[in-house]
Amino acid sequence: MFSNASNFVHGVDSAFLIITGISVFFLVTLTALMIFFVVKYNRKNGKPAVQIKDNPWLEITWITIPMILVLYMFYIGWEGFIPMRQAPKNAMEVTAVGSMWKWEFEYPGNKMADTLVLPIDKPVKVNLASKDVLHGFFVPAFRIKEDVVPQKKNYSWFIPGELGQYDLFCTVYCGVNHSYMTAIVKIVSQADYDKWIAALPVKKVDNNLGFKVLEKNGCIACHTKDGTKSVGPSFKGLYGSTIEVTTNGTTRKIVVDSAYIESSIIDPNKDIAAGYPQGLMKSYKGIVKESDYKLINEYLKSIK
Ligand SMILES: [Cu+2]
Repeated sequence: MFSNASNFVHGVDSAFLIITGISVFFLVTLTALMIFFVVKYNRKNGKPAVQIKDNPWLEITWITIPMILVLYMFYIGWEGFIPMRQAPKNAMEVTAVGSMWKWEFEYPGNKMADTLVLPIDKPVKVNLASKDVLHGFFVPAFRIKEDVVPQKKNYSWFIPGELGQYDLFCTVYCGVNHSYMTAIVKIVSQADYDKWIAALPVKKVDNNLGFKVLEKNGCIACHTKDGTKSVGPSFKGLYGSTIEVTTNGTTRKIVVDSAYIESSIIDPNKDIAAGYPQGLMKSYKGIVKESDYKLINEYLKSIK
């Protein structure tokens, strides 16, 4: 508790401690009073209970004190939360991209890394993007947690205050390998950061129009273009190949052609490729434009 790992630790921890303290105080006091009264006014002792009616001062007291307490709890939470939504203008920007089931970090200059490396004592704004479903960006040591929502801009920011390695977790149940969706946040000195970022290779940009359509629609998150098996079959070598699919419970062999690609986009659960679960992909009918099918097919032919 109360480390200097980030500028938010102090505020969050104090709010947590105060609220927990108030809760524990009432839990202990009320339980103790309850036990005390059960014993004191036990029927066997022969003391009949008296109904108290119309005691305005008692009522004012039990309305006012809890009201002040809950408003105070709201206030300390609010006061800690507001700065978290006001990233300083001079903050360096990194984009954390969540996809089933990994984190990638995009640095200026089109550089990508799988570890979030940041210089100490510099405010950083982490833009949050999802390629597919809901994810959660959570670094417990920094006391920050934000939702990563597809098609929506969101961000988190903080000032790392201690050198070291911290865990980053996904907090939203995003599929079978959700629990493996972790990453490391490494806080280093400015000099080490400069060295690291300079050595980071620039990501090759694929300007193929068909690939861009696939990228824009989030297909690449589950279907790789290098032959690696992921959530779905890889696109590499797919077009023209003979694959086994299950249609209405029966297994059959088909040749992947334009018609199959289109049908898989519109109704992905009709013919399930062998070895992949049903129901994981949603229909992209109306999302992928008709005019884009040609581009997709051309691209897939090109990476046969
Ligand atoms: Cu996730």
